[in-house]
Amino acid sequence: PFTPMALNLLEGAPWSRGLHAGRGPRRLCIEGNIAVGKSTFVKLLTKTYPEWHVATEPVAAWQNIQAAGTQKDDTTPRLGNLLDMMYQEPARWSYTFQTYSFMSRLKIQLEPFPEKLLQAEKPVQIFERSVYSDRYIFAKNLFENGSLSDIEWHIYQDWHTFLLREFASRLSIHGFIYLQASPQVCLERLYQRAREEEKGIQLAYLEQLHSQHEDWLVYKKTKLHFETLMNIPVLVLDVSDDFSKDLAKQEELMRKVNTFIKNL
Ligand code: UDP
Ligand code: D5M
Ligand code: MG
Repeated sequence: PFTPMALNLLEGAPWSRGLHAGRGPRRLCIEGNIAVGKSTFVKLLTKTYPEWHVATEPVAAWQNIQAAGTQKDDTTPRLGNLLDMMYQEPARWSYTFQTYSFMSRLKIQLEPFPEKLLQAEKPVQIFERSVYSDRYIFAKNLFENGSLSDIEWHIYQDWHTFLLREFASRLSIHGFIYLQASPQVCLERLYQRAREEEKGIQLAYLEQLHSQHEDWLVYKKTKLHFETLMNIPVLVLDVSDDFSKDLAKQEELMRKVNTFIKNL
């Protein structure tokens, strides 16, 4: 259950005045283009800071939509792979995808704090992407490239604004970590990962998503609809050089994250 105490902790009290040893949890989102290395980065964070709580992107749920109310086992009816459907027929499935990815991210961001987190001296919670990248990266881009119609985009924005305002007090975010690399680097990593559904993704699509990230998180050109979102600090980390096996690079990245979070 979501206790009032957990609620207080969410409301952005500075660490020095929080409830647990004077510190409230810091909540951060990792943002970045497809295949830039978010999941790899999140794994590195988990290894470096095992006491932090990390929520990965629920891609597997999008790849295998299961009938509601059923137990998840081998006999569960599989309704389809929504990620694949969206890439195969964007005009037909992009809106549906947005409703589902948003709901799954919202549920994750609303989950009560894990017990272990509340007891940590400096509790930190990390989310792989957010209800904000859903809108200001993907949905916006799908509208601009014609995969969402005027009406779908209008309806999407209407419920997105409404729901996030209703849940505002439980969704506060203290920082974004933007993993940055060129679209070319992302395409190489995308091929290397070889996720079946993503085989048709072209460089042009990654270029569009790259611009959306830069506009929102670097140039601050994207029009936002939530007052609090405008002042959230952004740490930009250049991950063009492969960090997956480079210990010195990993150490440097972790040091930057640590400094960033300490000052939030
Ligand atoms: N990867 C890599 N070097 C890096 C970061 C990632 O080779 O510095 C690889 C990683 O092993 C995977 C692919 O790039 O095969 C995509 O990474 P990930 O799934 O972490 O990306 P995400 O889509 O989560 O951002
Ligand atoms: O992102 C996982 C995959 O899901 C990747 O193919 C992008 C896609 N994705 C994630 N969120 C959205 C939204 N909101 N719309 C459309 N497509 C989306 P990865 O970067 O591999 O972790
Ligand atoms: Mg990932």
